[in-house]
Amino acid sequence: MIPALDIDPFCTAFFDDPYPAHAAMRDAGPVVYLPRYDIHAVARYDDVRGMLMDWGSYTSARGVGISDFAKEKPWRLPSLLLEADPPLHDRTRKLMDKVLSPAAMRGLREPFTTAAEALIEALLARGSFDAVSDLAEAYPLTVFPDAVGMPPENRRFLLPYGNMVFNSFGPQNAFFQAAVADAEPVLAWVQAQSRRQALSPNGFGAAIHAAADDGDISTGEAEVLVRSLLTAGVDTTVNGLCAAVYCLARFPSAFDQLRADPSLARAAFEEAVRLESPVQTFFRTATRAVTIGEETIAEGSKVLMFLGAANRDPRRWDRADDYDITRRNAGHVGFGTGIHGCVGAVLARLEGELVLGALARRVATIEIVGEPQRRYNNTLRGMASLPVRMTAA
Ligand code: OVM
Repeated sequence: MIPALDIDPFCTAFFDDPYPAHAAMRDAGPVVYLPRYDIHAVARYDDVRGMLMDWGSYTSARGVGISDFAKEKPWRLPSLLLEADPPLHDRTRKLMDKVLSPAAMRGLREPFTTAAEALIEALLARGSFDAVSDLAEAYPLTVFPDAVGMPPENRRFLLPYGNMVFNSFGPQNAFFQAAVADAEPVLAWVQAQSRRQALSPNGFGAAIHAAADDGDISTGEAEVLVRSLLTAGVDTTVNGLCAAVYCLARFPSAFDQLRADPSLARAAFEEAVRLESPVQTFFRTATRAVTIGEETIAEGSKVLMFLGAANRDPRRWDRADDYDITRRNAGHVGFGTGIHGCVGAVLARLEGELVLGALARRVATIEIVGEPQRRYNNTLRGMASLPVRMTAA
């Protein structure tokens, strides 16, 4: 018998404090059933990781949200990366790996460093500010669209678009409805930004379109791949940076460690991604009857993978709920793993390293000075507001 649990992972109470429900799911067994949505779920590290690795048994092509593309028409053209299986996925992924290569990242290090240092300097001058809008949103909203090669107008549209897409992986609840309420202009804008003529000749966007010239992909496919960048490149890093500031503010001894050794910046960001898991969940769909532990789920079952619960599973992590910037956190699934493991992780880690490096060198203290406000989203864990005060080193 698969244990059935009365848990709603898409409601305010859950988002406010998901951890008791995570523990209940992990403790109930390798796989659980959530009757409220008629879905299965995995929350233990080993089972989440196993599912991420087994793309043959657990397809992404039927959608990585609660909706089964085999039964319901997708609300937007499916992503050629996220919502695709091999062989299509491997063709597009290879292209994106090339566009987001280590060499490309090296070219961004200098401008991204300058931007990070200027931002932290300006925030220190203000003293008190909102770590969400003024830091976690401000940084990616500058450096990322620059790197893609987008024009300066309307870049803030990237935030409601991400909010929309990440909500759409959950049920059509109030969070989803609110996110899509004024979708039309945002959708039209994103579509327009994906076209070759909208993109400067030396960014990631142009690099994707250049691959179309080589005949690897069609122009239409290139536009959908640019759309993937615009979808997944901002909200994710916003919530990652927000998580890092939130951790450093709540664990002052960790911040002291970082200040003493700024070369820990990359590790400190990684640990924040493990602990807060900005992307909390994704679904897969079983391609056949599959056995998890002793239990079998039917073909066509939607299974929700709790990345955030796996990243705090005490079966895998010592002091799982501690923010420890020197722990060996390789193997966390905050960026997923396997063939769908985050293609932009190199960019996220660069942004995280540079912002945290600037904090380490220039800031003495980070203090939370107002009530943090959570931002509710069916997939993302993050905040709407985090009032902080920083003092200079
Ligand atoms: C995409 C896409 C959208 C949302 C998330 C994501 C975390 C990818 O359109 O490819 O990865």
